Formats: sequence, C-alpha cells, structure tokens
Amino acid sequence: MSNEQLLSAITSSIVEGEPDTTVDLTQQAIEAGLEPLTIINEGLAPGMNVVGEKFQTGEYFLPHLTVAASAMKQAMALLEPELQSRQQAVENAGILVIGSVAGDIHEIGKSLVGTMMSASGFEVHDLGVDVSTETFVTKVKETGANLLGLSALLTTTMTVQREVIEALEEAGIRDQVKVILGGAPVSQDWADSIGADGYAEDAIGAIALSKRLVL
Ligand code: B1M
Repeated sequence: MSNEQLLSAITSSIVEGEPDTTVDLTQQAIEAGLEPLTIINEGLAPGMNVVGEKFQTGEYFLPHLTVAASAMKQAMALLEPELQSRQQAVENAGILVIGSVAGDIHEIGKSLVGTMMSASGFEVHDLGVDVSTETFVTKVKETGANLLGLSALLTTTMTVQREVIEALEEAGIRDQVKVILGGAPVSQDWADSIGADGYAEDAIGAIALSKRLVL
C-alpha cells in the first residue's frame, strides 16, 4: 500500500467504525515512517469529520460517534510516544492548565493539544473533560499556571469559556494567566469578544500561540 492509500484506509476504518483496523493501519503507518501529525491530520481527523457530517445529516447516531472516538483514541495511544519524541522542548516554557469546559465531554482534540504542549516543554496539567469553572480557577491558583487552555466543541459550551474568564477576574487572578481557546466552533472573533488572550485552530497553532504569549 502507498502512503496515500494507507492514510485513506485509516480514514475509512474510522468512518466504518473498525477500531482494530484503525489500530493496525496506524501501526503500519508508523512503521512506514509517516509523521505522526500526518497520520492524525490526513488519516484519523478526516474520518472523524465524515462521521460528524453523517451524524449531522441523520445517517449516523451517537453509537457511531462513540465507536469512531474509541478508534481514534486507541490510535492516539500509539502516536503519543511518537509525538513526544519528535517535538523540540524549550526549557521552562511555562505551566499550562487545560481541560474541556463544563458540559463538554469531547476529549480527543484537547488531549492532543495537551500532549503536544507537554512535548514542547510546557508543564501540563490536563484536568480532563466536563471541568467545572471553579476547578479551573483552583488549579490555576494551585499550580501558578501562566497559561489556561479551554477547549469547547459545542456551540452550547462555548459560552462557558466566557464564564471561566469572568471567574478568573472575580478571583483576582486574571492578570496572572493567559487564556487560550480552541475547539471546532471557536474563532478568533469569539476569543476577542470574550477577552481571551488568543485562539488556536489546532495543536501546532496552540504551541505557537503559547510561546508568543509567555516566552
Ligand atoms: Co460530538 N459533536 N457530540 N461527540 N462530536 C461534534 C463536535 C459535532 C460537530 C458533530 C456534528 O454534529 N457534526 C456536534 C457539535 C455541533 C455544535 O454544537 N456545533 C456534536 C454534538 C452535537 C454532540 C452531542 C450533543 C450529540 C448528542 O448527544 N446528541 C454530544 C454532546 C456531548 C457533550 O459534550 N456534552 C456529543 C457526543 C460525542 C461523543 C461523546 C459520542 C464523541 C466524543 C468522545 C470523546 O471525545 N471521547 C463525539 C465525537 C467523536 C464528535 C466528532 C465526530 C469528532 C470530535 C473529535 O474528536 N475530532 C465531532 C465532529 C467533528 O469535530 N468533526 C462532534 C477529532 C479531534 C482531533 O479534533 O476535537 O476538533 P477536535 O480538536 C482539534 C481542534 O478543534 C483544536 O485542535 C484539535 C487538534 O487539531 N482544539 C484546540 C481542540 N481543543 C483545543 C484547545 C486549544 C487549541 C486548539 O487550546 C486550549
């Protein structure tokens, strides 16, 4: 199989909901020398997008989303060590607290950003998904983080990003931490409108933005 065929087969395995095949093909792609980010961006993520579209049009249902997510998560477990070994870490890059906001249980993109930031030298505290606003504030205080990453994949949970920023202001620590946002429905305009320090479209963008903000 050529590299293009391999990536396309990875995409299909996500769409068809065949996690074992996704894992096998991901392993093959690693062995073929494909870059982990290429496997993610040109193999796995396009499959997730198709699954999302099919869900939106009523062709797929929640269990399809769950199986696709499981397939991607298992593939990510293989890719994470590869990602870690490739990034060039900057010493004392900063401390990042990251999580998906309250009401949001989408975790794959947020975890990818956390992994890549860690591989770039940031001390990362990944609080997981459905993280309450209070927990974000407490963790920023406790760790002395200079970066807070808020992920939201739903139009209904984007507004929680604003609540977290307001809570940081109320706690008197807004000046100590740069707030970065991400997630499919989020945009630079949204980030500007709620007083965040920045928005990144993907994990590479999040690293560049973070370095710009705190280094
Ligand atoms: Co959900 N879901 N989902 N889902 N799901 C979406 C997001 C949706 C777009 C699908 C669709 O309809 N087309 C839609 C949202 C519509 C909207 O509001 N705009 C949707 C919906 C509606 C729902 C439910 C409401 C469905 C229901 O119950 N009726 C429900 C809500 C659950 C909740 O959170 N309360 C739901 C549930 C789920 C599952 C749990 C089944 C599952 C997630 C499982 C898991 O994560 N363990 C799931 C999945 C898998 C998806 C899709 C198909 C794929 C998401 C994904 O993992 N993508 C998604 C469709 C889509 O995104 N195309 C969809 C791969 C990942 C690498 O990309 O997460 O975008 P992504 O992350 C990217 C960037 O966004 C960015 O960098 C990442 C890497 O490039 N990024 C950041 C993300 N966070 C960042 C933070 C940063 C910077 C960048 O800095 C801090």
